[in-house]
Amino acid sequence: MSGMQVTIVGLGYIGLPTAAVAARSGFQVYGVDVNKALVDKISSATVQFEEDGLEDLINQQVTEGRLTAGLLPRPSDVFVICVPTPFKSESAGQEIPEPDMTYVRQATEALLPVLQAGNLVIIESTSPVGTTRMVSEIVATAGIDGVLFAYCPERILPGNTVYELEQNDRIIGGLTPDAAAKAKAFYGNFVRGGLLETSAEIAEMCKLAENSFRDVNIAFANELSLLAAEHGLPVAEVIELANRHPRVNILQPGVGVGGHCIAVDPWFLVAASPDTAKLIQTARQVNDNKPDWVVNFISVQHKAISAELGRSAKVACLGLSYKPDIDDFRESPALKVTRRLIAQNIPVVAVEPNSDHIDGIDLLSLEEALSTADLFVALVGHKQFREPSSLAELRKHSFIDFANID
Ligand code: SAJ
Repeated sequence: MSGMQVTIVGLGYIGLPTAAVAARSGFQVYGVDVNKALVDKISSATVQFEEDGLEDLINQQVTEGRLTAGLLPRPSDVFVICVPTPFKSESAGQEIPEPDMTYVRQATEALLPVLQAGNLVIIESTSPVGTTRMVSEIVATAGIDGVLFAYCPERILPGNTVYELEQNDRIIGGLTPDAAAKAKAFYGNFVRGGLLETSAEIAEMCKLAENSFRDVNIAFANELSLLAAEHGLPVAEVIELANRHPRVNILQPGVGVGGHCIAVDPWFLVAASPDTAKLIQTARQVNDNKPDWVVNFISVQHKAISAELGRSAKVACLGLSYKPDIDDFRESPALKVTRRLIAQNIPVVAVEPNSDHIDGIDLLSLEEALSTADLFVALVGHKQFREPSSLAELRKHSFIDFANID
């Protein structure tokens, strides 16, 4: 199988690493993206990817001729669709946002001129149940028969991409048993984890269940953090001790849930069944409301410290990305908190070791912040803040730890 031509459609944080890993396993891989600047970077082996080893892996596959890129699909044996599935922009403010399947539809339509009988089309994009069948119907309506379809969701944790791509078990959901068998053979070339065959619909629902499970667990932790605050208790110790029970495993509370997966995907289940998916919907709301609670908590402390100082206290926000030790700011609750504090005319500086510039926010090093700010709020648990020397300095100041670093 390794001599086969593979086309990956969508060269984002899933598609591009998948293309590189598939190329390294021996496939001839062609990546397609609508972003010409990105295609040019890949073609000239000058991709930048802020994750250890990944940039080198991608550029090496290009240099050695196994990975190429372009704007339009070419004939292939296997096509893998890795395009985004965001919310419909017009539904963003609604109570229940709806998935926007435009990119999946457009990617499928772009394949129509080159698809042939015997080809395998795999969807990796997180999608509502029924999407693989919808894609197969677009192809059938175009009069192309004999194409196989599978849904094989990605499960990688940004920050640990290549390891998780290769080592995680992978669900292989075939629209037909033939499709599942062919998809299993494809992933078997570079996935060392188990390859778990099932139907496309079960695979679609599994992916949504996984991210919803994490969201519900984090919502539970976030609700506990509110309850513990009302009792004047440290939530970190409550959770740490509760987790010593052999059948309890509560995740960590934070300033909210961000990123492009956990904060989005559970809505796909809710949008399809709004009257049934009550727990999942409530968890989303609990996590979405956490930044407001954090802002309120900081404002109250800020007022008290300002009264003592006789001037408006300066707040240092530690961490702005959506989670620790990455440079990804999409849907970041820490960024939301920081911007809301600024909007309240509170003097704010921020420390974000993973970025040089963020619009409208005064970025300082931790050392600089320590010499100028009056109140420190840990919003994201970056490794730089967890260092004993940093913690020792922070403890000398007014310090609120929302990121469980201490
Ligand atoms: N978070 C907490 N408390 C925790 C863990 C996380 O508040 O105990 C927050 C993070 O700070 C972040 C958000 O949740 O704001 C999401 O971070 P994450 O590390 O939980 O997940 P993602 O979005 O980076 O990646 C998830 C993963 N899904 C699961 O672990 C079930 C990953 O495996 C998926 O591949 C990815 O979504 C995806 O692409 O769907």
